[in-house]
Amino acid sequence: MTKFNVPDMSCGHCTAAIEKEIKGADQAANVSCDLSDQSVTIQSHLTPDALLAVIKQAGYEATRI
Ligand SMILES: [Cu+2]
Repeated sequence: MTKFNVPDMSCGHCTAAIEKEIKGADQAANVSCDLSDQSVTIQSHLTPDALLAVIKQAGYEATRI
């Protein structure tokens, strides 16, 4: 399980965009976005670096926490 901070994630549209992008890269991924602390927790076979790239691809800067 990998957790990221995504500071620009501010509403349901953001979380949906991030979830969609991650599911597109790994259909079996488990994604949990928390707007209260702007974190995204992901269970996936993808590496943390690959997940970072996918979040970036969705248009968001992220850091691993
Ligand atoms: Cu939004």
